[in-house]
Amino acid sequence: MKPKLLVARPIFQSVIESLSKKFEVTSNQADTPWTPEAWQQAIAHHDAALTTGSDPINANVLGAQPRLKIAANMAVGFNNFDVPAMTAVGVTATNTPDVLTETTADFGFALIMATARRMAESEHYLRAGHWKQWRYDMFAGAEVHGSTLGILGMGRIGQAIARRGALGFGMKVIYHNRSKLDATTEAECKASYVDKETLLKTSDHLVLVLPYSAASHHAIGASEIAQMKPTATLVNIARGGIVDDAALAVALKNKQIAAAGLDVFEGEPSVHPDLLKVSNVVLTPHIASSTVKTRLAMAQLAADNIASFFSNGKALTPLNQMAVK
Ligand code: 8YV
Repeated sequence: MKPKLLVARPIFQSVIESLSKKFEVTSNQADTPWTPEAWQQAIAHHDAALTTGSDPINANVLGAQPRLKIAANMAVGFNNFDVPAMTAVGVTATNTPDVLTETTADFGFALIMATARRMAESEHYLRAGHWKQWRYDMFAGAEVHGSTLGILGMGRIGQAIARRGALGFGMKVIYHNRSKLDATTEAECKASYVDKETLLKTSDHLVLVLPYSAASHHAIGASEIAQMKPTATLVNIARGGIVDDAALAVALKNKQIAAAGLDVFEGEPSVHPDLLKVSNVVLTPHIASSTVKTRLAMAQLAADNIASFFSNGKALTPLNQMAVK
């Protein structure tokens, strides 16, 4: 009998077809929203699950003796997983590192550029028919090349953004992270370690690329924003909840900082209503990894994790080390 695999959200048909050779696949290709009860029931009846960042796997969903053996997240972030709870009941957890690093860094840089150069704001102005004549100071933004790029969270994606800033745009790159990088990696990224206060005070453009956890909840709130330059921009491509969106909306309205670019939001897909009212923010719907090639690579890696686990007991990119049940 083939193991039963639940695919929680729509993914590429080609990946479903290849999985169907080895698994009895139940796939939510219709994208029917899960109620908590339906989700719990579905997990209870499957051996494996291919999840996305919005599908929770925790003690409550799993129960004491789950049938589930592996949950493979189609995301590098895994704050939807309670990994210790999964480990406690013998469920392997995997994510999709590396395959999205450069694509996500490209998007981070796109948001830095769009935010600093006021691309969304000026486009809305043009579309609304307000453009009647050229003006010397029309949508004058902040310089990107040669400015100071600050990075909070210096994992793979942070490092890829640092390389773009330093090598492509001649930026001075500073970063803050739980741990300082080794000297070789720092030299390769041309990035210098600073404390968080220095990062906030000196960055012209601050980009957030740290994982979400209880410790990083509201890492950027009113008091952090107050330390930033009034000309600075803030970009969040990490996770909602790292920025206090309500405090950011107030700061943007009062021009405490120049502008922000946000791909992730607290409680997404809801967006704080006050963010929708301010013009100096570029808003995108959590698409930093969204190129066809990268999303396919993410889906394939999640599928390969499950296939490898069932064929030889070893997931390819595990988040915990489990004995096979
Ligand atoms: C995902 C992401 O597309 O990988 C991540 O952590 O944030 C995005 O690339 C999203 O989480 C859906 O799974």
